[in-house]
Amino acid sequence: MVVLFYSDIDDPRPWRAALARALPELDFRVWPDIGRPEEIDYALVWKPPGGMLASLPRLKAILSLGAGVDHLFLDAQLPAGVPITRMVDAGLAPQMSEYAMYGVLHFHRCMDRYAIMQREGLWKQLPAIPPAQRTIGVMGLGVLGGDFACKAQVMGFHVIGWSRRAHGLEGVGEYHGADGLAAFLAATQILVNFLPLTPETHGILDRALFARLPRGAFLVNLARGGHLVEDDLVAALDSGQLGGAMLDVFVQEPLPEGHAFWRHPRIVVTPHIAGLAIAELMVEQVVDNIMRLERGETPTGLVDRRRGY
Ligand code: NDP
Ligand code: OXD
Repeated sequence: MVVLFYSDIDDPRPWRAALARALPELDFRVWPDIGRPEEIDYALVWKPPGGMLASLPRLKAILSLGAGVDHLFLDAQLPAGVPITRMVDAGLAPQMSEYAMYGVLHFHRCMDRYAIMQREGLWKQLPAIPPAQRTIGVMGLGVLGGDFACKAQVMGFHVIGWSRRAHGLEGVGEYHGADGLAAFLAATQILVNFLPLTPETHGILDRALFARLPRGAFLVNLARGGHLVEDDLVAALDSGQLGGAMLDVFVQEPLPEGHAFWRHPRIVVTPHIAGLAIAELMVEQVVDNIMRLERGETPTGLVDRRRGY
């Protein structure tokens, strides 16, 4: 069995070591040293160059190195009919929930304002808001958003969520579809985005959406940069419609030098680190999926190409 590895950010060495431990008979090849393309059975990839996957004539499956698969659909030559899998938690959920909670607490506990006050040498206590009086709105109640919604609820926050179908998460008020969006937004004080990037969700965080939030609401975006209309965010922050934003993902990554977000006083920027791929935690799911596919069974995290996630 031959697995081809490609990533523009992940180090192949821990993957080689972890896969060799789990499946010693596996032949692990790292792009561009792929040998004969017709020998490749599986492609384990993050942001593969356009046409790379189409050049592998006997590919049995495409295994995304992340939870998101939007990076694959950018490829105009993405082979049709080849199953695509994504990471289902595989060590991402705890990291993503930590990041989201950090963002929520940053705004809930006024750390954005205390940072400014420290620079000014100002000692002043701002009023405290009990968590039960703070409504966190979670967009996307899947594997990662659902994990965070439950943890935030346990922390005592009032948590509501928006998705397509009902999830029945205990203590989480659920809203669904286009019909539920306006009511969800009207109640949300800190909006946390966990949606996949699809044609339906592209640009969803725009001027119209911000206008439906209560004035002074906050945004934490750890899903994808393509969800956000960047100029609309700056306008909403500058007008006071939004109070602040913590952003982990961007339309262009790395965030270009000189981009307005770098120095905006109400934006916190992190370099796409909310959920990092840890080979040791992901390898079990990759191996299990390869074995399932070899047996003709349905793999975990099989992507619905029609929905785009
Ligand atoms: P899931 O597929 O498990 O969950 C997606 C959720 O979004 C589901 O609840 C789904 O609804 C909802 N959803 C999708 N489309 C719509 C829509 N049009 N309207 C309303 N709800 C919608 O994905 P994960 O939780 O595993 O991952 C979420 C995303 O997090 C990834 O796609 C990726 O972009 C991002 N991510 C970012 C990382 C980082 O480091 N910054 C790391 C890991 C992931 P339903 O339940 O009804 O299907
Ligand atoms: C992912 C990511 O989708 O790291 O897993 O963004």
